[in-house]
Amino acid sequence: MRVINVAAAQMGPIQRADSREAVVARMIALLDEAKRKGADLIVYPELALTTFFPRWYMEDQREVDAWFETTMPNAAVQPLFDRARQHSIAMNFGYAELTPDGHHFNTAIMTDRDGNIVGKYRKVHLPGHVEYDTERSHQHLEKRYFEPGDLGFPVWRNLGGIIGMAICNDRRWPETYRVMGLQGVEMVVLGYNTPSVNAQKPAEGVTQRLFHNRLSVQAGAYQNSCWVVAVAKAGVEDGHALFGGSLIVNPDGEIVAEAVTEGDEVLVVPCDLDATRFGKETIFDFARHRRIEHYGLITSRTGAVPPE
Ligand code: CDT
Repeated sequence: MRVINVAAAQMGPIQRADSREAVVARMIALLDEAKRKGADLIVYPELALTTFFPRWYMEDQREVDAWFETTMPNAAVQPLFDRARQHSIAMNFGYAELTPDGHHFNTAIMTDRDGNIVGKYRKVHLPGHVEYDTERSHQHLEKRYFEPGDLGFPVWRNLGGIIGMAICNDRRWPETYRVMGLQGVEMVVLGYNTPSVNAQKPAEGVTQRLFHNRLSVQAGAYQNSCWVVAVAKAGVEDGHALFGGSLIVNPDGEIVAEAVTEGDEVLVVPCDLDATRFGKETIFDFARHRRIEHYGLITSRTGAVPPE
């Protein structure tokens, strides 16, 4: 057995006025709880340090940039790194990254158990739109504020297994998991902020949205025989509801833990990475069963083109 005790650290809402310092204090409380529950690795949500600011339409770039981190760790986040090192817990969390040469990414990092950053991922599948959309019940302006990630879907071996990262909307795309599956991934960790209502289809509420969340994560885990740890930021942020439903899914695609609140909540599960082997050596033994000669359209065509 090769067990990683993983903590899914769901976070409740962060209001627009909340400071980074206040949020980091909450993250440290979750880290302490994860330590008491025996965690080796803690996974926090997408854009964990702030409210989900892409719901707000902004034209002033200085106002936009105030939501971004130019260094990591920085003074506000350093206490989290210090406590993680003290507890010997590896971390994954998301934040808005502004690079020295002016690029904006929706980013997640992985630290090792000594608090060193050992991996970085930048969100590839950005949902939403660029301009203010009067047809929507709320705005989702990720395409306005971020560039698509430029790092692909790497995996890392530093933490005792083969681990990869994704962010929110990435979990709905089979390509996300498969590119990592082709590198032997044993665990995918991801955070999300998902509105409880579909802005373009108000009848689609939280029950159906949670169904899609489970469906996407469970399919990714099963079809690539890996663990998936998916962690929400949830609850009502300045009047805008995000669903919870953080979950840990095993390599058979079964849910082994699921959050029951829309607040700060920690789930800890011992994940045996050797449990990924059966699926990888049988039905999803890619080397024996994949037929790449028929998959060319996946990388040569972006949108669907029906036949004439
Ligand atoms: N943050 C994020 O990626 N949220 C999306 C909402 C999609 S609706 C524009 C998600 O896939 O959950």
